[in-house]
Amino acid sequence: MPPAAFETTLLIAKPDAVQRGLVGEIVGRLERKGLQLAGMKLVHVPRKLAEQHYAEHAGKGFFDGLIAFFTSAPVVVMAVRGVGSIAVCRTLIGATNGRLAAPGTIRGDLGLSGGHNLIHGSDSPESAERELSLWFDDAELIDYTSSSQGDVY
Ligand code: RTP
Ligand code: MG
Repeated sequence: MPPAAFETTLLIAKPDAVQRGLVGEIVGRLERKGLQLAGMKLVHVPRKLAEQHYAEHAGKGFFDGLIAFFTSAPVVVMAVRGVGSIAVCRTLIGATNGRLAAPGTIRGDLGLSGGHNLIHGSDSPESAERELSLWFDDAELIDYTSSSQGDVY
């Protein structure tokens, strides 16, 4: 196993996660894994931004439905840091279709749909870089030390 790089990835709790009240469940899984939130915001996504985010799927049969779903209610956008966080988050998220995603994954445990599948995660370092710059200004990403080790009271 080669050493992994410390990375930042872009995750989005999709409209179904917000509508179903599963944001806390999803964020809790990320935190318990040891990943760190570097940025987080609630966004009702404008159509143009949705189309930019999913540009790789433009022209596919599911694209219009995907954009309609993604803009239908607010999402929670997160920048998430940790060793190998891009691949680690994809593993935590599971396969695209909730019916096929493995138990123990977010999609495998929490949904039955292929389209309304709760969460997006960047699929490569190149995607993460592009998506982070699409959703966050540099000033919105915060460096800090996790844990309460500084509290000596
Ligand atoms: P995401 O980008 O949202 O993290 O999902 P993913 O990598 O697992 O899947 P991707 O192939 O990138 O597809 C993006 C999203 O489009 C919807 N989809 N619908 N009806 C269909 O065949 C179909 N295929 C994809 C899903 O919401 C998927 O997450
Ligand atoms: Mg994808």
